[in-house]
Amino acid sequence: MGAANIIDINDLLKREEMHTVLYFNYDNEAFMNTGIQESGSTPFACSTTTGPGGEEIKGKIGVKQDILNPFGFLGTKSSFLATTSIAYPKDFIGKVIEAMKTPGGGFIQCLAPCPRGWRHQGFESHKIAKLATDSGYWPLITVRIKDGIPKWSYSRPLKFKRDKFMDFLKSMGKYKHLFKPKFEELLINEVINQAEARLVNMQKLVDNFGAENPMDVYKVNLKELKPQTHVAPGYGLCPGCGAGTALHMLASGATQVAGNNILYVNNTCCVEVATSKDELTSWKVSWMHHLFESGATVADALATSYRIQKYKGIVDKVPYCIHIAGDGSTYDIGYQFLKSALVRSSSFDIQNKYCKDNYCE
Ligand SMILES: Cc1ncc(C[n+]2csc(CCOP(=O)(O)OP(=O)(O)O)c2C)c(N)n1
Ligand SMILES: [Mg+2]
Repeated sequence: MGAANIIDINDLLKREEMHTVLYFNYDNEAFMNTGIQESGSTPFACSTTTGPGGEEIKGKIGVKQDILNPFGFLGTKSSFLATTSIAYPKDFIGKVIEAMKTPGGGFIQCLAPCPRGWRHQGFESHKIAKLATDSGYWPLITVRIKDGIPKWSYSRPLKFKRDKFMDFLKSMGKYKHLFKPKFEELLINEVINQAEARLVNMQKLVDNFGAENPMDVYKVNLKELKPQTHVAPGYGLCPGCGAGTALHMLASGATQVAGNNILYVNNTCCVEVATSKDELTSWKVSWMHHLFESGATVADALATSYRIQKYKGIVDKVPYCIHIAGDGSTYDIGYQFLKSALVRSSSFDIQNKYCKDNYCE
């Protein structure tokens, strides 16, 4: 392994490039705002209200899907894909900035502990998020696609730590049925095997499609960052909600890049519901709610329409655009919208230039 790839955010901020849309998924591993129903992101044996852990059923029958890594092979031209953690803010904010300064579409996923749905205390969210990454359950991965070639890298070692993973499982009520009334050895082994297999696959992706220096370190001085100006502190998310912390880190990275020249599009989810209660809004910048499934298409369409308006001289500048969605509308109902929007955002820049150069002048 070579030296780490040190990425200074001040260098990123000097870049001329601009993304088309950053699609952001906070993954709390279930449909939370509608009552903790299972999603494609819910892990094996995890208890939800549609697959409760008890005597008869032992939680979800099925796997936690991986969508980020397959996005690396969609055939897009240029984009930035990454996982983040609320326990690693410099990495999180650095990735948001890099995504917004990479031409094409970006896709960032953050694991978002949910005290209500995962059944832990609000003050434990940070500790649980850290255990998730340090155990190898939620690795911090980056895929940079340039000229159609994806390169994998990581920002924490890709090592599965069984003891930490057991602590992670035991820290949440959603796995309690695996330990009480009896120790479900077979099921626990299967949970471990699935988590470890996901990590081994990521290591293989790094081995086969890795960057020259596949270890990324973002140089970020948190004290030098401008305070985020996008979301007001008042909103209805639960105390200790991981999505709330993720939202602030996302807005913090976005403020450095865009100031207030930004618009957010939100699918229906906890963040959307909790920041737009009754006629009150927590948003201090342009924000639009669209349906549970189709926000990604709307975000892409808005970004495209601003580019056309700029080209026609109707507006002076194109706003940065961020789409926010939960796991339900990322893995399940909104998947085809997101996938298609990401492909368009990550390829059409090149095609639009081709059309402009050949047909418009
Ligand atoms: C077509 C459609 N089906 C179902 C719903 C109801 N609904 C709204 S949000 C949601 C679940 C959202 O889950 P997720 O995306 O994971 O966000 P979270 O609530 O966990 O933040 C559902 C089922 C809807 N609004 N539209
Ligand atoms: Mg969810």
